[in-house]
Amino acid sequence: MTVAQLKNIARQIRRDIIEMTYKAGSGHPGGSLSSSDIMAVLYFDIMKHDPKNPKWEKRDRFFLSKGHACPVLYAALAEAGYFPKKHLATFRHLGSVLQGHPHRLKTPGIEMSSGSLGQGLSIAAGTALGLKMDGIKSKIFCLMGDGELQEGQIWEAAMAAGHFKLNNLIGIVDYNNLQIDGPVEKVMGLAPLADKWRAFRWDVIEVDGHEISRIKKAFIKAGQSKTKPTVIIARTIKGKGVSFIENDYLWHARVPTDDELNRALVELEVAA
Ligand SMILES: Cc1ncc(C[n+]2csc(CCOP(=O)(O)OP(=O)(O)O)c2C)c(N)n1
Repeated sequence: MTVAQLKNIARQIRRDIIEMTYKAGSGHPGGSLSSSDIMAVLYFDIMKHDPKNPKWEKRDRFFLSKGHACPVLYAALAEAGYFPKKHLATFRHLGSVLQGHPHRLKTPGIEMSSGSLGQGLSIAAGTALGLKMDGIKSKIFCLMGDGELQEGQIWEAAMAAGHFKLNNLIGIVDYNNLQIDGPVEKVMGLAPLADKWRAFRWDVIEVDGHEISRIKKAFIKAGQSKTKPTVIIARTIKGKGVSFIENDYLWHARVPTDDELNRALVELEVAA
């Protein structure tokens, strides 16, 4: 796909995130908007997958470790055709196929139930190792939050992935600098983050997480690794795309008012 097409998809995903949280009256717009460009590139340019056959054995797998950001995943899956777009309006409703956090038995295209932070990389690493043992050449992608990296389990999984040389595993850190109640550096700092991953025997690529062409190059390079897992540290802005949501941790889980909904949708108009 062209960069212009991917940008348009990312805008559509952002519109869906805003509308979903508005209609649900709850949810997590900030960390969903920050990863919208990454998700557009992954699902529409990088990953080998088939929305009509979600269990295809040779598919690439995506794990949303920061499960609270599921609006971005649901919007991408709907856009790709895993389920009808009308389901987005039922997000967080009782019995909906789109639960408040990802549920692998309810939603086509969801590989892993998540929401309890810190677990995704372990499951991704185990899957990557299993696929290698079975001789299946699929790639595994795992999206984590920067606040989430404060979880000890992440580093246990990182150590295992480095040890087992899981070059089919690609981690992505949505490095938006904010977590639920403030700046990550204030709560528990991560720097020097790239060095930490290198020390765990990972290759590291640092990238602007809103520059579509650079994100794409980062994924292509990560996919060529021969001996190590790769982490893409994507510098992002929490709430990216809606001026009054950007860089404000209070929007981690805030819901737009009627007026805010309209203003956001004007800012996110999709090019014809
Ligand atoms: C184990 C666990 N502890 C606490 C929470 C509550 N929680 C949900 S989101 C969040 C902040 C996560 O911050 P970050 O990973 O930076 O996410 P992002 O900014 O990308 O949304 C917290 C603490 C949780 N979901 N799981």
